[in-house]
Amino acid sequence: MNIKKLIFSVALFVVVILFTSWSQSKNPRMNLLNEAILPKPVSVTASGSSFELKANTKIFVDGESVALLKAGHYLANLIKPATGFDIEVTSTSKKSNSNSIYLSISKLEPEFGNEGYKLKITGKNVSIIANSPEGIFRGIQTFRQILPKEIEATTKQKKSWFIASGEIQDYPQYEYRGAMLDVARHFFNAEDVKKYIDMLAAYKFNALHLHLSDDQGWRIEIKSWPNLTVHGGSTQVGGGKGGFYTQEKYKEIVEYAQERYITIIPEIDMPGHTNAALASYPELNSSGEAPELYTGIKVGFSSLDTNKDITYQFISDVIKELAEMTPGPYIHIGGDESHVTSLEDYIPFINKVQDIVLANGKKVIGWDEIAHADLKTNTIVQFWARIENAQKGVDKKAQIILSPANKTYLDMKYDSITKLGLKWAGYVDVDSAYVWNPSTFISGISKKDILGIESPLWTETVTNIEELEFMVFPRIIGHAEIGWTPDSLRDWNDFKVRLKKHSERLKIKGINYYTSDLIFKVAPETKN
Ligand code: TNX
Repeated sequence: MNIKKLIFSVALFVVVILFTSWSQSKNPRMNLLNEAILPKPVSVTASGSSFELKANTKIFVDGESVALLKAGHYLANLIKPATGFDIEVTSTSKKSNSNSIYLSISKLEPEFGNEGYKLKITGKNVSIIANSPEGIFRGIQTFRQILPKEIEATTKQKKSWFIASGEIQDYPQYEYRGAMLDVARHFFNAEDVKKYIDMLAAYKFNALHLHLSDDQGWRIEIKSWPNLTVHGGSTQVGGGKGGFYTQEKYKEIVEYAQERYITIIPEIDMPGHTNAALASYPELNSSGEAPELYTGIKVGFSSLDTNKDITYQFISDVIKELAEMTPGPYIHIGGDESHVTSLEDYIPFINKVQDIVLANGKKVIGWDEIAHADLKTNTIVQFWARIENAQKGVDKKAQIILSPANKTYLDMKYDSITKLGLKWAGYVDVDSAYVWNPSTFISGISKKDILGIESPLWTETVTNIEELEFMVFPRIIGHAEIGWTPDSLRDWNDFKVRLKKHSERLKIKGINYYTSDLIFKVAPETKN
C-alpha cells in the first residue's frame, strides 16, 4: 500500500467512527450560551452537546449529609410534575455514574463562599459541586432554568428533556439578597407567603423580611400579650377581616423558608406604626386610653410611650417570644416615620430596644432613621429614604442594606396608568428598577459597607397574591440580578432579552406579571 492510500484509509476510518458515534448519540447539539439565566451567572462555558433527562436518570448525593439529600429530593420534586419522572435519590461515594445528576460538597475557591456552585453538564451526566448545601440549592435553581421551559408546568408534558452542555461557575456579589412583605396593611396567609418564598427561591434570594406589625394590624401571636392578635389583628386597610399567624404557623413558614435557604427576618415596627398595639392595650398609651383600630393608609401618627416602664416590659416580652421562634440571626425593629416622637425620646428608645434584641441573642436591623441613635456592634441600617441617615450609619460603623424607594419599592406604580400602588417615590418601571449600582448609589458608601439589597412590598393597595405578583414581577428579577451578578456583567439590553425569553416560564408558572412595554412591545418593522 502506498502512503497516499494509507492516509486515505485512515481518514476514512476516522470519519466512519466519528459518524457512527455521532449518529448513535441522538442528543442534539445545543448551545448553553443561548439559555436565559436570571440572575446572570459569573461564567458560562458552552461545550456544544446536550444531556437528556430521562425517566431512569438518577440523582446521586455524595455521602450521607441530610441537607444534601434534602436538596436532592427538592430537585426530584421539582422535576416530577412536568416530566412525570419519579427520580430516585441515593447516597453514593462513586463520582461518575452516567445518566445521573450528582450533588456533592467539595472545597471550592474562596470566592464561591457558602452560596456559590459549579454546574457541569456533559452528554453523560450533570454535576453540581459547592462548598455547602446552600450552594447546591442555588445551583439547582440554575439547572432548573436551563431545562426546557415546560419544566415549570404542573401537569405531565409530552416531550424530551434535553439540556445544553457546558460549565457554569457562579457565586453572589452581596451576602444579603432580600425581599420584604408587609402583611400588616393587608394580611397574607401562610399559604400565600410560602408561594412567595418559592418564587423568591427561584431567583436565589436568601432573606424574607416580614413586616409583622403596623397601625392597621398586629400579625404574630404573642402568648404573653394575647390581645395584640385577638383585637389588633382583627382588621386591615379598608376594614376587611385581617388575620394573624399563630406561633405554630409562623414556625411552619420559617421552616419552609429554611428548606429553601431563605432566612425569615421578623419586624416589629416601633415606636411609631404601633396603632394596632396601642388599640389592644390601653396601658401602652400615654393617656391610658386605647385608640380605635385604624384602617386608613396615613403614616406617622402613632407612638409607644417611650417614657413608660411598661413599654419596655412589653417590648421585652414580644422580642423574647419572637427570638425564640426565629432561628435567623436578625430581628428588625422598624424605627421609621416616628413623626410624633421627639428625637430626644427616640434616641434613648432605640438604644434600649437594641439592648433588648441583643440580650435575646439577635442582631438588630432598623430603617435608616435608627442611625440617629448609638448603633451597637452589628446593628444594620436599612436605607430607604434619607441618604444622610445611611451615611451617618456608615460613620457609626454599621453595614447597610439598600432599599432605595425609587428603585426597589415594589409598591411604586410602574407608570401613570398602573392601577395598584403608590407614587410618592416616583414611577419605577423595569428599567429603572434594574439600572443602578449599589456600590455607587450613595456617595461615601462603597461595596464593603453594603450587606446587600432588599425589595420591599408595602401593601396599602395590594390585597391578594395576584396583585402581589403583578407589582413584584418582573422587576424583582432585576433586583435579584443586582444582588447576585457582578456589575461588570450587567447590561440592560442583555437583561431585557433574557427577561423576555424567561417570561415564557412565568407564563407557564401562572405568575401574573406586568408586561412592560419596555420588554414586551414588539418593535415596529423598520422599512428600508
Ligand atoms: C414608607 S418605607 C413607609 C411605609 C409605607 C411606605 C409606602 C418605610 C420604612 N415606611 O410605612 O408603607 O412608605 O410606600
